[in-house]
Amino acid sequence: MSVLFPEEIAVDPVSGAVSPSTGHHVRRLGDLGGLFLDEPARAAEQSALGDPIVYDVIEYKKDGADLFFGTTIIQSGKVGDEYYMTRGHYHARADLGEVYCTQRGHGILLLETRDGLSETVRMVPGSCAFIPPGWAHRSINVGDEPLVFTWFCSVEAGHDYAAIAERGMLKRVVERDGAPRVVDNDLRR
Ligand code: S6P
Ligand code: ZN
Repeated sequence: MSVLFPEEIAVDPVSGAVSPSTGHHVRRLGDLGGLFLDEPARAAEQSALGDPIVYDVIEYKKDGADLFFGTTIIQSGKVGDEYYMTRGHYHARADLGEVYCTQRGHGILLLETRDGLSETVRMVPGSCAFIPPGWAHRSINVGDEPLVFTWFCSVEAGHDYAAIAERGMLKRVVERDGAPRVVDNDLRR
């Protein structure tokens, strides 16, 4: 195997830009059909707002490396009373976890296991969330500015979206009386 050399990669804590980067994925409301409980509201907002970006993922991955990292930038917004969020996934490799370090904004990391455990971790600048192996994870922007976080992961981790895509997670994060509240997801009862 060829030798890899150390490098400095710039991460902008305000915009989430990674330079240099090797990949950039954009998820718009139109890509997220079925994610939010109020599907008619999602479709209506998609047309009314011109299919806005919900989140970006920018990554730096080096051929031959064991780890990669990047940023996720989730815009501030809601569909009905449900905050903008990522799709959420298990890792394809159930023995590999991840770390999320928040740079900007205010979020909630929602996690669950296939055995039915459910947890949340606060996402605020200066804190990192430890995501153990075997826990599905979804990040939710509950603030009024973009939520920017940097993640660090094994290149072998992979994504398993199917279980979460089917019926969502055990909990949802919604606005009640102007504040975020974690409530049961009725589709999982
Ligand atoms: C990958 C890591 C993040 C997410 C990103 C978007 O293991 O957890 O890069 O991919 O936050 O979330 P999702 O659920 O749409 O992939
Ligand atoms: Zn992940």
